Amino acid sequence: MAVRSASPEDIYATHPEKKVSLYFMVLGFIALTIGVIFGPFQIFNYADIDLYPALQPLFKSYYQGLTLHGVLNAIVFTQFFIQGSLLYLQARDSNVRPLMPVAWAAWWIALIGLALAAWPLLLNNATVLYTFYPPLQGHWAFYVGAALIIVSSLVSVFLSVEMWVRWKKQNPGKPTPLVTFMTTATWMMWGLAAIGLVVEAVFFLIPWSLGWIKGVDPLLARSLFWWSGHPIVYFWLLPAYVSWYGLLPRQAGGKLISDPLARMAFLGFLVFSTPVGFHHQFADPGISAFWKGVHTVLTMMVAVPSLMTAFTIAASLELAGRANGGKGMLGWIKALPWNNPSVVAQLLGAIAFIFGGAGGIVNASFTLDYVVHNTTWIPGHFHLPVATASTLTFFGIAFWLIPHITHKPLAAPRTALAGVWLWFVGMMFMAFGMHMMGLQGVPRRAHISAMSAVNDGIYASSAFYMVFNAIAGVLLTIAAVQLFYVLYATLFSRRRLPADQVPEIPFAEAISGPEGKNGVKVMDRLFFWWGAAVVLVLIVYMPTLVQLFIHMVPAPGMRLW
Ligand code: HAS
Ligand code: HEM
Ligand code: CU
Repeated sequence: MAVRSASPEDIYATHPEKKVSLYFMVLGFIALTIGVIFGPFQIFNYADIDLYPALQPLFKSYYQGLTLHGVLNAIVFTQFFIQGSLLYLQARDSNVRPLMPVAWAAWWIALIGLALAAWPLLLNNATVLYTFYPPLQGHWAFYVGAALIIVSSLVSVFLSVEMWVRWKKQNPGKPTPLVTFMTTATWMMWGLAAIGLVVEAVFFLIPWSLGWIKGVDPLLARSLFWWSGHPIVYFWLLPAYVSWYGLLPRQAGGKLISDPLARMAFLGFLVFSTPVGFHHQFADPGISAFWKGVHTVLTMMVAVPSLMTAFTIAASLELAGRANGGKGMLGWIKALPWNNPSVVAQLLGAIAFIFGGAGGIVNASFTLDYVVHNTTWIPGHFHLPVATASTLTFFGIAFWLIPHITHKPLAAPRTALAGVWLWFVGMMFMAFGMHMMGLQGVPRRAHISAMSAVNDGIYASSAFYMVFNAIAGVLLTIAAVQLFYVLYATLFSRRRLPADQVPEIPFAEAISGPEGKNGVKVMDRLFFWWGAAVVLVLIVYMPTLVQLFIHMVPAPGMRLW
């Protein structure tokens, strides 16, 4: 997205990483704009309202839309926004410039990957959903494009770690600045997590779609997918945490309570995010109950750093509210800056995540999962963390970061405020409707509104909850229009802020800092902790993966759409 200005060079001159970060974020938001279009169609489907005939002949089926929705929102938007925002925050926090040609290479790889993957998706040649489970077989360009998108993310891993190592060399003995610590730990976590998808794509999906190998074992493919597919959710969440710990306390008018506690939470994610993937496969055959149990226990472990985060952030917000003059047990909540769309987006995202986390813990409980698996409970669960906590936080970040980078004022702040509230309320309606319908056994990934025409009333017992979904569909449509309007109106605006009104990066101070603490020195050894994560992953995955590799049952590809 070109920034129109008399002298854009001035804006980027001191910090050339601004431009590449902006390009990443804008590309992500473009993907989100297309991906979100299908959301209301899907939620109306679960209100027994079939709007798909209106999409013909542009989009062929419910599943083509659902694939676009999952891939563009959850894989593309998240990753590109994260690549842009974390790169910039780390560069500014540590005052180290990224290797600019490498950063641009990452962007170009991402763009080419997106173009390659989008082409078969839009032509209905890769309607395999965002989990691309074989034996569903898409066009090779989809898998190659997706692989390039992952390669781009690995270039970002390299960029972040390289900047951190350079900072370390320049500042021997000093603790890594907090935001740099958090971003580096996030990228290192993803560096291990991504291996499952890389192996799946390079050794199986790509050669299979090109006809070089005859078949792929579905169970092995699923296991490799979930090696990455669980930690990917923390890859979406941790950048929001970077903002909640590193920036939000200051935006709210206060300070972060404890810097070392934030580091400890991120280390928890670095070590425990990946060895938990079987919690998506409780219902799969061929994996022993013992290892499913181990993954259950480790999943509970990885919920701990989120619980720590809930208390640290709530306490930091309480301090901010009291500093703003809030009194009494709950008066501090009222005293938070509820007129600032960037803050409100993040607060509402965090509140939604309380419910998302509670549902996640139900899913993680081996036996309870059998009740909810593959029902609408699951999309009910994950729209709270990814489509509300992360997405609203990313909008919240964009609301100050885009004006900061481009010097353009946020267009229509009141519309932005209304948009984040409506999104939050809409998502709460949807979460309620979908969770409850799930308990009644309504399947996810099912075009039920088309089915009822032939078999009327098949899910009649869910009629009451469908009303919540219908309301959610209306609210979320309005919210999406408002949020995207604000975003694009800001980007296309010709107005420029005077230098003294350009928002600064709101890096928060900490009440309890890292200085002189031995624990912080131990935590700063990120390569060691990464090594520990690798060992743990090998222990919990290898016995099963080796068996699956030895006993592969390759299935030929199928096109069921
Ligand atoms: Fe999940 C399925 C378990 C977190 C996303 N999850 C999914 C899928 C997605 C997803 C996309 O164990 C579906 C995949 C598919 O298509 O099949 N999930 C968990 C657990 C957690 C969890 C234990 N999930 C997430 C996050 C996601 C995400 C984060 C995206 C970003 N999930 C599962 C399981 C399944 C699953 C099973 C498979 C189910 C099946 O059968 O298929 C935990 O990490 C959650 C811990 C969170 C907490 C909450 C902490 C609260 C905080 C906010 C505090 C609020 C404040 C606000 C401070 C303990 C930090 C104060 C505000 C004021 C105004 C004062
Ligand atoms: C699936 C609605 C935004 C990620 C779904 C489903 C519904 C839905 C009803 C379930 C479909 C089914 O199981 O058949 C909406 C609405 C949105 C929205 C109304 C907002 C207007 C988002 C956002 C993200 C997201 C922002 C991520 C950043 C996903 C994913 C799936 C999904 C990953 C699963 C796809 C699959 O099962 O293959 N969405 N969504 N959604 N949504 Fe959303
Ligand atoms: Cu998971």
